[in-house]
Amino acid sequence: MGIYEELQWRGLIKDISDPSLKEKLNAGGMTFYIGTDPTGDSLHIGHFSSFLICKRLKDAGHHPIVLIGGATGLIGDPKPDSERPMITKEAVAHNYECLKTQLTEMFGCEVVNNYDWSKDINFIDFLRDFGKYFNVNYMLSKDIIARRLNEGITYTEFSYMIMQALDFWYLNKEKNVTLQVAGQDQWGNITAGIELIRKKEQKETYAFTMPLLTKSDGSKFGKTNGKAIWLNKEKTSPYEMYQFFINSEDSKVIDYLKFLTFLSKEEIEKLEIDNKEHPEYRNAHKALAREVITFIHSKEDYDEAVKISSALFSGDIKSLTAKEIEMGFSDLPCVKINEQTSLVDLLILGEMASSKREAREFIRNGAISINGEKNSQEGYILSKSDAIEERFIVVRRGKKKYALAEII
Ligand code: 383
Repeated sequence: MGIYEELQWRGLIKDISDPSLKEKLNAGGMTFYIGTDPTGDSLHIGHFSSFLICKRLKDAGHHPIVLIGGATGLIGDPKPDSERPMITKEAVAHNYECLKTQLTEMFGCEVVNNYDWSKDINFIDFLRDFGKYFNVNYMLSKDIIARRLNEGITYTEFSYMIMQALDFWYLNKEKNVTLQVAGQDQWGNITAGIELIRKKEQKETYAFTMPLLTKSDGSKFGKTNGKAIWLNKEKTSPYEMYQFFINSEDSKVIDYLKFLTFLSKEEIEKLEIDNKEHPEYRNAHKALAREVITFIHSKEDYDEAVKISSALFSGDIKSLTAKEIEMGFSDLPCVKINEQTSLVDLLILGEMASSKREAREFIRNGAISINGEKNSQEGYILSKSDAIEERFIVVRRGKKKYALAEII
């Protein structure tokens, strides 16, 4: 199986610019690029799914270049529905540095910044040297622009496609880049570049796009409760990422394994059988979480996420460190209490009981545990010795209701 057939099997090919690209991909030796704009200070899992192509094609003998759009980030790639708010130059510069660190650590590729070659082009030269190659009718017919015409689009965003086309032209000229890869939303921008190079240089360049990952209802993959899954672990902990992947839909987990991991066809086919015969083992989900978290973060982060999950599942809270408690309960509000707070008061503060009477009843009935140990003393007063690392107390009512308190 050549790399082209492998990408196809993984479901990674949406559109290709020319059928001859199949042989070219299988032959190796192309220099290609994929770009992202520094619109935030971290990439998310949607970016990750696209950027993995750097390693796949590199392993198949091609040379990757990653572009971070220090210039395009100042303009804004038109979204299908509305104009983007402008980001300050300082924020773009800051985001650039954050993304550069992230991408270099993950893929170790050469990184280029389109600000370097775009910043000194003057307006008159831009219109003469590039503008002349763009037919406005052609630009208006591009899907993304056409969808914005009712609402309206500014001249700034309308010009975005020319900037991205100019990048492809520049990288082709300076670094012999002959292929651009991206998610399917980028098709218009990429083909504008191919056209520009064809007209200006009479040279042929290539592109393919990858489908966007979706959930079974067709909605975008990569969000949990409306929150994006970030690659920066300060924004999304490895434990949250673990939960996200472990809870993937059974009907989609095999697609995600193909898209997001480097497991082989044989390994994934085995997991597919496993997922059908023994969905309760969740082996496919576990493999997905393991592969992705180990790639983005590390084996240690993955092991820690597993440890937190199983401690929360079995109720063995005491085996966790304070840091692990914070990670495991990051979506619970943390109630700050003093030493000498009564367990009854804590149940009320933690919204586990609506009155002292009710709180005492829960305690008496054995429904309450502190750090995994049942406590049925109605008059119990909490102290630092109850807390993990003298800080955290995890209270559980019944099987599922948790509250987190920190002694200060
Ligand atoms: C800018 C200048 C170039 C080449 C590319 C760009 C960025 C591009 C873009 N990409 C998205 C982004 O920045 O907007 N115009 O968030 C996303 N990508 C990748 C992939 C994806 C796309 O970074 O489909 C998802 O992640 O292509 O939406 O010369």
